Parts: sequence; structure tokens; C-alpha cells
Amino acid sequence: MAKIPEAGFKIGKDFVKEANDRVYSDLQKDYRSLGEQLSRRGINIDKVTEDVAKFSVAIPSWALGTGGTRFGRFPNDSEPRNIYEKLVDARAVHLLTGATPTVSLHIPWDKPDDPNALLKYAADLGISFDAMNSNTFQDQPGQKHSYKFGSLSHTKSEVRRQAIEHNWEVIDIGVRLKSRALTVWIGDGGSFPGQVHFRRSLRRVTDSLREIYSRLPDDWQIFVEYKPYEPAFYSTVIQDWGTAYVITAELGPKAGCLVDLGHHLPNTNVEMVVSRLIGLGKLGGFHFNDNKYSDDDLASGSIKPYQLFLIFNELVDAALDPKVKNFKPAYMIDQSHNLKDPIEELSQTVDEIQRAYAKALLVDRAKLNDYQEENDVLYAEATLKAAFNYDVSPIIAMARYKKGAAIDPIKVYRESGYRAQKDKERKQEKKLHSGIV
Ligand code: PSV
Ligand code: MN
Repeated sequence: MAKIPEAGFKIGKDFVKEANDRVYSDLQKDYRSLGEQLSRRGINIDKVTEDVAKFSVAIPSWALGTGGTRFGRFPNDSEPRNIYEKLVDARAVHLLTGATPTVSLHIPWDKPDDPNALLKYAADLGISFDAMNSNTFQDQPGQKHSYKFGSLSHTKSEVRRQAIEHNWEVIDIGVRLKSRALTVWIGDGGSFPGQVHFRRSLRRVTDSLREIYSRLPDDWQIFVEYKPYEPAFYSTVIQDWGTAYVITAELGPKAGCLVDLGHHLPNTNVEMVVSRLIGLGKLGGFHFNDNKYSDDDLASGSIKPYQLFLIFNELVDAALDPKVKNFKPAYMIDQSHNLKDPIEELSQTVDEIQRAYAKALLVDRAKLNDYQEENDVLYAEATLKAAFNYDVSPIIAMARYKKGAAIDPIKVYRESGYRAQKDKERKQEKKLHSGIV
């Protein structure tokens, strides 16, 4: 069994506290001033801050390594070399943001030799495990059957069986890690017309997922992730939310759809997709990221912050609606950090997601409802814009401060010298392939 590495250098809680002490009085002034503005509109800033402080999002294990494109990858010397080092980096993000207590593992990329040891190691760092991700979109060394022509939808039953058994294994590992969900994304599809029989392949994938579902523990959920294209360039078996919905409806109550923000064709009204899934009781969770062209895996809110706000507007609306039962979508990030330091980009991402959430909490819902009922288009839109236009930075920073996280995460991180320390500790013998490429 591989030796469990030492955690090495860690940013201390006191270091964060001292940094916070230096800027807290400025934050208080900004917070008070925003609080006054909001109270004139009948909003209690402390209540918003409390809600933001309760928000958390899972970090994907693969996002802690340097990402890349099909053309190349440019890792730094201190890139984590294994899941233990990734957890140490995840702990740094959580310390800085106070909002990422969980990691979503990809199997086999981050398959633990000893799940019990990993669970303990993570717990010592204050980290636990979110949804498990299976991988039947790549072949692994020693694997009997290839996924070149599909996995859960493959024409040959022995290939489907292998893919089903892989998912069962991921559930088993997840149970030991105290995870409560499995996310399934498959690359199955065709690159040329005629290659795949559409109805038969969907039938096969649904039947395979039914077998996986049959092994889900009672308190588990399965998230079915859709994607319009890539790696298949002509047709994808689970291509959109409608197909994911049909599958999850057939599977049963433990199944929900996973909305990866980058998995939509250009100009799709993603917030409306989200609202449709809420209405159908099938919104399982999210993979947050952003894009300009397709599945670019850029940092959440970097390109379309208004869209992110409109998505959170639907989420807040649903959370406040007593007719929407058991509303608890799983929040996960799914990004490729190929230019920025992953710890910095993840911290920036969490901030951006919380920003969208905080703004959505500021929407005057009673007024919006009246304007909608009266068909007052201008004021209905202006009600959303009024919330979006606030600079909620003091709320996010105060939410972090209240949890002992950093008022200014990036500044504290850079001042801590973490990267330089890890450069020394993690001598890269070879450039590893641990991010999305
Ligand atoms: C596929 O593009 C995806 O969004 C799925 O969630 C994968 O598990 C993840 O990216 C990592 O490649
Ligand atoms: Mn995804």
C-alpha cells in the first residue's frame, strides 16, 4: 500500500486571523454603509450574510491539479501529486473561503488505495466527501473491454456489464468515504450519422443505469449529467436535460438531473432549464463553471455573471416556495484551471458563486410578483437588475470573517507563501496528468 504523505506546510488559522484584524475595521464601515442602503429597502443585511455563510460548494478532486486543453498543459512545480496532496490544497481553499468543506472524487483518477485511511486523513483536515464521480469515458490500464464505442449504452452486453460494475465499485468506495451520491456522466454517442441507433442506445443506457440504481444505498442519490456533444461530435446519448429527465423519472425518486452550466448549446436559457427541473422535482445538482463558446470549463461567473445570478434567482425563489418540497440541490464546481493557480481560482470561484447567491437574496420577490402579474415588463426586469447591481462584496467578506475564513482570500493566500512552500515539498519527478485535459 502506498505511503500516506505528510500534509506539510499549512496556512495557520492564526495567520488568517491576524490578516483579518488588519482590515476588519474597513470591512465594518463598508458593511454598515451597505446595511443602511439595504435597510431602506426593508432588507436585513445580517440575515443575508447568515444565509450566505450557510452556503457551501464541493470542490472536484480533478480541479486541484492544473487543467489544460487538448493541446497542452502547463503545470506548476507544486501541483499535487496524489489525492492526499489534493486534499491538503482543498483544505487551503476551505480555510480561505470557509465554504468548501467537501471534495467530490473522480474514480479512478483519485481512487484511494485505502478508503478508510483517506477518510481519516480528510477528517483531520476538516474535509469530507461529496458526490462520487464514475468514469467510463476513458479506458484504464488493464481494463478488459474498451469504451471506444460507448460504455453504459454499448451494443455489447459485456462492455455494459463492465461499466455497470465500475459504477457499483464507485458506490462501494463512496460508502466507505461516507459520500451520499454518485454522479454519472458518460461520453457515449456517435460522431457520424448512422453510427448509433438513437432509440436503442437510450434504452440500453437507461437499463444500465437501472442496474446501477438498484445498488444505491437508501440514503444515496444518483445524478445523471447531460451534455450536448463531445467527445461524440454528432450525437450524444444523454444530450440534454429532457433526456436526463426521462431517464431519472424512469429510475425513481433517488435520481436527479445534474446541470453542468457548460453543457448547453449556445444561447440556451439555462436558468429556465433549472426552473423546469425544479418544477419536475428532478433538479439533482450543479457543476458550476462558465463558458464563452461551449464546455470551456472557465471559472464560474467569469464570462456571464448575470446568467449565474438568474440561476440563483430561480434557486432562491424555489427555496422560498412552500410548494417546492425537499429542495436541496447538490452544489459542485467543475472547472479546468489551466492558467491560474487552482487554489486562487477556486477561491475566486466560490466568491463569485456566493456573490450571485447574495444578489439573488436581495431580489424584492413580492414586488417582482406584482409586476409579473400586472405585466409591467420594465419594472419586473428592473427589480432583478436592482438586486444584481448591488456590490455585495461586504456581505461575502463578512460571511467569511464570521466563519474565521479570510476577508481577502487571495491576498492572505499570497502572503502565506503556500505555493513556494509546496514547490519545495512537492518535487515533480514527472509532469503529472491530474487535471482536466
Ligand atoms: C464532462 O465534460 C464533465 O463535465 C463531467 O462532469 C466529468 O466527470 C468532468 O467533466 C470531468 O472531466
Ligand atoms: Mn461536469
